[in-house]
Amino acid sequence: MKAGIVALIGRPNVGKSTLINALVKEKIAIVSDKPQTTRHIIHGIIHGDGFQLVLVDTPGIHKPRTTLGSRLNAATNAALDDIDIVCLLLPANEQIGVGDKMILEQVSRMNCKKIAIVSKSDCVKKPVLLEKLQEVSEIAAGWNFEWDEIIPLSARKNENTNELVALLARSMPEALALYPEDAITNKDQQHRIAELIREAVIRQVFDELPHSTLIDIDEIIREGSGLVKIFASIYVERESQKGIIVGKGGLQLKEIGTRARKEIERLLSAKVFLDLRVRVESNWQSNENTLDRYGF
Ligand SMILES: Nc1nc2c(ncn2[C@@H]2O[C@H](COP(=O)(O)OP(=O)(O)OP(=O)(O)O)[C@@H](O)[C@H]2O)c(=O)[nH]1
Ligand SMILES: [Mg+2]
Repeated sequence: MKAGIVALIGRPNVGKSTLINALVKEKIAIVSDKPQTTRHIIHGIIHGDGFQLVLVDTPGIHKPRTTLGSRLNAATNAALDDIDIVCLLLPANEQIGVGDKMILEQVSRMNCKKIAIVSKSDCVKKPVLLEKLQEVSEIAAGWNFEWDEIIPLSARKNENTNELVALLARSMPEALALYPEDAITNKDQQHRIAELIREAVIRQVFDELPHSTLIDIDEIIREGSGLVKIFASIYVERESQKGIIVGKGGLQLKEIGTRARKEIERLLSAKVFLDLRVRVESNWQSNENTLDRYGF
Protein backbone atom coordinates (compact mmCIF):
# COMPACT_ATOMS: atom_id res chain seq x y z
CA MET A 1 0.00 0.00 0.00
CA LYS A 2 1.20 3.48 -0.86
CA ALA A 3 -0.24 6.49 0.94
CA GLY A 4 0.65 10.06 1.72
CA ILE A 5 -0.28 13.71 1.98
CA VAL A 6 -0.23 16.20 -0.88
CA ALA A 7 -0.78 19.90 -0.18
CA LEU A 8 -2.17 22.26 -2.80
CA ILE A 9 -0.93 25.79 -2.24
CA GLY A 10 -0.87 29.09 -4.08
CA ARG A 11 -2.19 32.62 -3.96
CA PRO A 12 -5.92 33.16 -3.67
CA ASN A 13 -8.00 32.36 -6.76
CA VAL A 14 -5.48 30.16 -8.62
CA GLY A 15 -7.83 27.15 -8.64
CA LYS A 16 -6.83 24.99 -5.66
CA SER A 17 -10.37 24.17 -4.55
CA THR A 18 -11.59 23.58 -8.11
CA LEU A 19 -8.72 21.12 -8.53
CA ILE A 20 -9.40 19.20 -5.32
CA ASN A 21 -13.07 18.87 -6.34
CA ALA A 22 -12.08 17.63 -9.80
CA LEU A 23 -9.66 15.08 -8.35
CA VAL A 24 -12.02 13.80 -5.65
CA LYS A 25 -14.89 13.95 -8.18
CA GLU A 26 -17.22 15.58 -5.67
CA LYS A 27 -17.76 19.14 -4.46
CA ILE A 28 -16.02 19.05 -1.10
CA ALA A 29 -14.70 22.64 -1.25
CA ILE A 30 -16.59 25.76 -2.27
CA VAL A 31 -15.31 27.75 -5.23
CA SER A 32 -15.73 31.32 -6.41
CA ASP A 33 -14.16 33.77 -8.79
CA LYS A 34 -13.32 35.99 -5.78
CA PRO A 35 -10.08 35.72 -3.80
CA GLN A 36 -9.91 34.22 -0.28
CA THR A 37 -12.82 31.86 -0.67
CA THR A 38 -11.32 28.93 1.24
CA ARG A 39 -11.05 29.51 4.99
CA HIS A 40 -10.28 26.04 6.32
CA ILE A 41 -7.87 23.21 5.68
CA ILE A 42 -9.90 20.67 3.72
CA HIS A 43 -8.76 17.14 3.06
CA GLY A 44 -9.93 15.35 -0.08
CA ILE A 45 -9.25 11.63 -0.17
CA ILE A 46 -8.61 9.63 -3.33
CA HIS A 47 -8.77 5.86 -3.08
CA GLY A 48 -6.99 3.99 -5.84
CA ASP A 49 -5.70 0.53 -6.62
CA GLY A 50 -3.03 0.03 -3.95
CA PHE A 51 -2.83 3.67 -2.95
CA GLN A 52 -4.55 6.39 -0.98
CA LEU A 53 -3.88 10.08 -1.57
CA VAL A 54 -4.82 12.70 0.98
CA LEU A 55 -5.04 16.00 -0.86
CA VAL A 56 -5.01 19.12 1.28
CA ASP A 57 -6.79 22.25 0.06
CA THR A 58 -5.48 25.37 1.79
CA PRO A 59 -6.55 29.01 2.09
CA GLY A 60 -4.72 31.12 -0.51
CA ILE A 61 -1.54 32.64 0.91
CA HIS A 62 -1.83 36.44 0.89
CA LYS A 63 -0.75 39.61 2.65
CA PRO A 64 -3.13 39.64 5.64
CA ARG A 65 -5.15 42.70 6.59
CA THR A 66 -7.20 41.22 9.42
CA THR A 67 -6.65 38.78 12.28
CA LEU A 68 -8.66 36.29 10.23
CA GLY A 69 -6.25 36.76 7.30
CA SER A 70 -3.23 36.13 9.55
CA ARG A 71 -4.88 33.03 10.97
CA LEU A 72 -5.62 31.70 7.48
CA ASN A 73 -1.98 32.07 6.45
CA ALA A 74 -0.91 30.42 9.72
CA ALA A 75 -3.32 27.52 9.10
CA THR A 76 -1.86 27.02 5.63
CA ASN A 77 1.69 27.06 7.00
CA ALA A 78 0.79 24.54 9.69
CA ALA A 79 -0.75 22.27 7.05
CA LEU A 80 2.60 22.16 5.26
CA ASP A 81 4.32 20.37 8.12
CA ASP A 82 4.91 16.71 7.52
CA ILE A 83 3.61 16.37 3.98
CA ASP A 84 4.98 14.17 1.22
CA ILE A 85 4.42 16.47 -1.74
CA VAL A 86 3.71 20.14 -2.18
CA CYS A 87 1.94 21.29 -5.34
CA LEU A 88 2.22 24.99 -6.09
CA LEU A 89 -0.48 26.24 -8.45
CA LEU A 90 0.50 28.97 -10.89
CA PRO A 91 -2.25 29.98 -13.32
CA ALA A 92 -1.36 29.79 -17.03
CA ASN A 93 -3.27 32.97 -17.78
CA GLU A 94 -1.59 35.26 -15.23
CA GLN A 95 1.88 36.69 -14.70
CA ILE A 96 4.02 35.25 -11.93
CA GLY A 97 3.87 38.14 -9.45
CA VAL A 98 5.08 39.24 -6.03
CA GLY A 99 2.52 37.03 -4.28
CA ASP A 100 3.75 33.93 -6.13
CA LYS A 101 7.37 34.79 -5.47
CA MET A 102 6.75 34.99 -1.72
CA ILE A 103 5.32 31.46 -1.90
CA LEU A 104 8.14 30.19 -4.14
CA GLU A 105 10.59 31.27 -1.46
CA GLN A 106 8.61 29.28 1.08
CA VAL A 107 8.51 26.23 -1.22
CA SER A 108 12.28 26.39 -1.71
CA ARG A 109 12.73 25.85 2.03
CA MET A 110 10.47 22.80 2.16
CA ASN A 111 11.83 19.28 2.55
CA CYS A 112 9.43 17.34 0.36
CA LYS A 113 8.80 16.65 -3.33
CA LYS A 114 7.91 19.81 -5.20
CA ILE A 115 5.47 19.87 -8.09
CA ALA A 116 4.52 22.97 -10.08
CA ILE A 117 1.00 22.88 -11.47
CA VAL A 118 0.29 25.31 -14.26
CA SER A 119 -3.45 25.66 -13.69
CA LYS A 120 -6.27 26.92 -15.93
CA SER A 121 -4.47 25.65 -19.05
CA ASP A 122 -7.78 25.93 -20.95
CA CYS A 123 -7.51 29.73 -20.70
CA VAL A 124 -4.50 30.07 -23.00
CA LYS A 125 -3.36 28.91 -26.43
CA LYS A 126 -0.68 26.22 -26.76
CA PRO A 127 2.29 28.55 -27.49
CA VAL A 128 1.49 30.66 -24.41
CA LEU A 129 1.23 27.51 -22.31
CA LEU A 130 4.61 26.29 -23.54
CA GLU A 131 6.18 29.64 -22.70
CA LYS A 132 4.63 29.55 -19.23
CA LEU A 133 5.97 26.03 -18.62
CA GLN A 134 9.43 27.23 -19.59
CA GLU A 135 9.13 30.26 -17.28
CA VAL A 136 7.97 28.09 -14.37
CA SER A 137 10.81 25.66 -14.97
CA GLU A 138 13.40 28.46 -14.94
CA ILE A 139 12.02 30.41 -12.00
CA ALA A 140 12.90 27.71 -9.44
CA ALA A 141 16.59 28.29 -10.15
CA GLY A 142 16.21 31.77 -8.64
CA TRP A 143 15.60 30.07 -5.29
CA ASN A 144 18.15 27.29 -5.82
CA PHE A 145 15.80 24.38 -6.23
CA GLU A 146 14.40 22.25 -9.03
CA TRP A 147 10.85 21.07 -9.51
CA ASP A 148 10.43 17.31 -9.30
CA GLU A 149 7.66 17.69 -11.89
CA ILE A 150 5.87 20.44 -13.79
CA ILE A 151 2.39 19.65 -15.04
CA PRO A 152 -0.12 21.82 -16.90
CA LEU A 153 -3.78 21.06 -16.34
CA SER A 154 -7.32 22.31 -16.48
CA ALA A 155 -9.45 21.35 -13.49
CA ARG A 156 -12.48 22.88 -15.17
CA LYS A 157 -12.11 20.74 -18.30
CA ASN A 158 -10.57 17.76 -16.51
CA GLU A 159 -7.53 17.92 -18.76
CA ASN A 160 -4.45 16.14 -17.38
CA THR A 161 -6.09 15.57 -14.00
CA ASN A 162 -5.90 11.76 -14.24
CA GLU A 163 -2.26 12.13 -15.19
CA LEU A 164 -1.69 14.18 -12.02
CA VAL A 165 -3.31 11.49 -9.86
CA ALA A 166 -1.15 8.80 -11.48
CA LEU A 167 1.95 10.90 -10.92
CA LEU A 168 1.09 11.56 -7.27
CA ALA A 169 0.26 7.90 -6.66
CA ARG A 170 3.64 6.83 -8.10
CA SER A 171 5.42 9.29 -5.82
CA MET A 172 3.78 8.17 -2.57
CA PRO A 173 5.80 6.33 0.07
CA GLU A 174 4.91 2.84 1.27
CA ALA A 175 2.47 3.48 4.09
CA LEU A 176 -0.85 2.44 5.54
CA ALA A 177 -4.02 4.28 4.50
CA LEU A 178 -4.71 7.34 6.61
CA TYR A 179 -8.49 7.37 6.18
CA PRO A 180 -11.16 4.65 6.07
CA GLU A 181 -12.14 3.32 2.63
CA ASP A 182 -15.38 5.29 2.35
CA ALA A 183 -14.05 8.70 3.47
CA ILE A 184 -13.79 11.47 0.88
CA THR A 185 -13.18 14.44 3.17
CA ASN A 186 -12.38 15.37 6.77
CA LYS A 187 -15.22 17.88 6.94
CA ASP A 188 -18.59 16.82 8.33
CA GLN A 189 -21.93 17.48 6.70
CA GLN A 190 -22.77 20.45 8.94
CA HIS A 191 -19.55 22.21 7.93
CA ARG A 192 -20.19 21.51 4.25
CA ILE A 193 -23.73 22.90 4.51
CA ALA A 194 -22.43 26.11 6.14
CA GLU A 195 -19.86 26.44 3.36
CA LEU A 196 -22.50 26.04 0.62
CA ILE A 197 -24.45 28.89 2.22
CA ARG A 198 -21.29 31.01 2.33
CA GLU A 199 -20.66 30.24 -1.34
CA ALA A 200 -24.13 31.55 -2.22
CA VAL A 201 -23.48 34.68 -0.13
CA ILE A 202 -20.15 35.29 -1.90
CA ARG A 203 -21.86 34.93 -5.30
CA GLN A 204 -24.56 37.46 -4.42
CA VAL A 205 -22.84 40.14 -2.35
CA PHE A 206 -19.05 39.78 -2.57
CA ASP A 207 -18.58 43.20 -4.17
CA GLU A 208 -20.36 44.92 -1.30
CA LEU A 209 -19.20 42.65 1.53
CA PRO A 210 -16.00 40.92 0.40
CA HIS A 211 -15.06 38.86 3.44
CA SER A 212 -17.44 40.00 6.13
CA THR A 213 -19.74 37.03 6.48
CA LEU A 214 -19.65 34.04 8.76
CA ILE A 215 -22.18 31.22 8.67
CA ASP A 216 -23.42 29.29 11.68
CA ILE A 217 -25.82 26.35 11.50
CA ASP A 218 -28.32 26.71 14.35
CA GLU A 219 -30.27 23.51 13.89
CA ILE A 220 -30.79 20.64 11.46
CA ILE A 221 -34.03 18.67 11.75
CA ARG A 222 -34.53 15.52 9.70
CA GLU A 223 -38.25 14.86 9.29
CA GLY A 224 -39.76 11.41 8.83
CA SER A 225 -40.90 12.43 5.33
CA GLY A 226 -37.25 12.80 4.30
CA LEU A 227 -37.40 16.59 4.34
CA VAL A 228 -34.37 18.21 6.01
CA LYS A 229 -35.05 21.52 7.78
CA ILE A 230 -31.97 23.68 8.22
CA PHE A 231 -31.88 26.85 10.33
CA ALA A 232 -28.77 28.96 9.84
CA SER A 233 -27.46 32.43 10.65
CA ILE A 234 -25.44 34.67 8.38
CA TYR A 235 -23.29 36.92 10.57
CA VAL A 236 -22.10 40.30 9.34
CA GLU A 237 -19.77 42.69 11.13
CA ARG A 238 -21.99 45.76 11.41
CA GLU A 239 -25.69 46.57 11.65
CA SER A 240 -25.43 48.57 8.39
CA GLN A 241 -24.35 45.44 6.50
CA LYS A 242 -27.51 43.52 7.34
CA GLY A 243 -29.54 45.39 4.73
CA ILE A 244 -27.04 44.52 2.00
CA ILE A 245 -27.58 40.81 2.60
CA VAL A 246 -31.34 41.11 2.93
CA GLY A 247 -31.75 43.41 -0.09
CA LYS A 248 -34.80 45.31 -1.25
CA GLY A 249 -37.95 43.53 -0.09
CA GLY A 250 -35.79 40.60 1.08
CA LEU A 251 -35.05 39.63 -2.52
CA GLN A 252 -31.29 39.26 -2.09
CA LEU A 253 -31.64 36.92 0.89
CA LYS A 254 -34.25 34.93 -0.98
CA GLU A 255 -31.87 34.47 -3.91
CA ILE A 256 -29.05 33.42 -1.56
CA GLY A 257 -31.42 30.91 0.05
CA THR A 258 -32.54 29.47 -3.27
CA ARG A 259 -28.98 29.01 -4.55
CA ALA A 260 -27.74 27.50 -1.31
CA ARG A 261 -30.77 25.20 -0.97
CA LYS A 262 -30.20 23.69 -4.43
CA GLU A 263 -26.55 22.92 -3.61
CA ILE A 264 -27.44 21.49 -0.19
CA GLU A 265 -30.15 19.30 -1.74
CA ARG A 266 -27.50 17.91 -4.08
CA LEU A 267 -25.16 17.24 -1.14
CA LEU A 268 -27.81 15.55 1.01
CA SER A 269 -29.79 13.94 -1.83
CA ALA A 270 -32.89 15.14 -0.01
CA LYS A 271 -35.48 17.91 -0.14
CA VAL A 272 -34.37 20.83 2.01
CA PHE A 273 -36.16 23.66 3.76
CA LEU A 274 -33.64 26.41 4.48
CA ASP A 275 -34.29 29.22 6.94
CA LEU A 276 -31.66 31.98 6.90
CA ARG A 277 -31.39 34.77 9.48
CA VAL A 278 -28.99 37.71 9.27
CA ARG A 279 -27.30 38.69 12.54
CA VAL A 280 -24.46 40.93 13.70
CA GLU A 281 -21.24 39.75 15.37
CA SER A 282 -19.28 42.99 15.75
CA ASN A 283 -16.00 43.03 13.83
CA TRP A 284 -15.72 39.27 14.09
CA GLN A 285 -12.77 39.12 11.67
CA SER A 286 -10.62 40.86 14.27
CA ASN A 287 -12.14 39.28 17.36
CA GLU A 288 -9.85 36.55 18.72
CA ASN A 289 -12.65 34.98 20.78
CA THR A 290 -15.05 34.69 17.84
CA LEU A 291 -12.28 33.30 15.64
CA ASP A 292 -11.45 30.72 18.33
CA ARG A 293 -15.11 29.79 18.66
CA TYR A 294 -15.48 29.21 14.92
CA GLY A 295 -12.34 27.12 14.65
CA PHE A 296 -10.06 29.54 12.77
N1 LIG B 1 -11.05 28.42 -16.94
C1 LIG B 1 -10.72 27.82 -15.78
N2 LIG B 1 -11.09 28.41 -14.62
C2 LIG B 1 -10.74 27.79 -13.48
C3 LIG B 1 -10.01 26.57 -13.45
N3 LIG B 1 -9.80 26.23 -12.16
C4 LIG B 1 -10.39 27.19 -11.42
N4 LIG B 1 -10.96 28.13 -12.19
C5 LIG B 1 -11.71 29.32 -11.75
O1 LIG B 1 -10.88 30.13 -10.96
C6 LIG B 1 -11.63 30.75 -9.90
C7 LIG B 1 -11.00 30.45 -8.56
O2 LIG B 1 -11.10 29.09 -8.29
P1 LIG B 1 -10.94 28.48 -6.81
O3 LIG B 1 -10.85 27.01 -6.98
O4 LIG B 1 -11.98 29.01 -5.90
O5 LIG B 1 -9.52 29.09 -6.40
P2 LIG B 1 -8.70 28.89 -5.02
O6 LIG B 1 -7.27 28.82 -5.39
O7 LIG B 1 -9.27 27.77 -4.25
O8 LIG B 1 -8.99 30.28 -4.28
P3 LIG B 1 -8.94 30.63 -2.69
O9 LIG B 1 -9.79 29.64 -1.96
O10 LIG B 1 -9.51 32.00 -2.64
O11 LIG B 1 -7.50 30.59 -2.30
C8 LIG B 1 -13.05 30.21 -10.03
O12 LIG B 1 -13.83 31.15 -10.76
C9 LIG B 1 -12.87 28.93 -10.84
O13 LIG B 1 -14.01 28.56 -11.60
C10 LIG B 1 -9.66 25.98 -14.71
O14 LIG B 1 -9.04 24.92 -14.81
N5 LIG B 1 -10.03 26.66 -15.83
MG1 LIG C 1 -10.12 27.72 -2.42
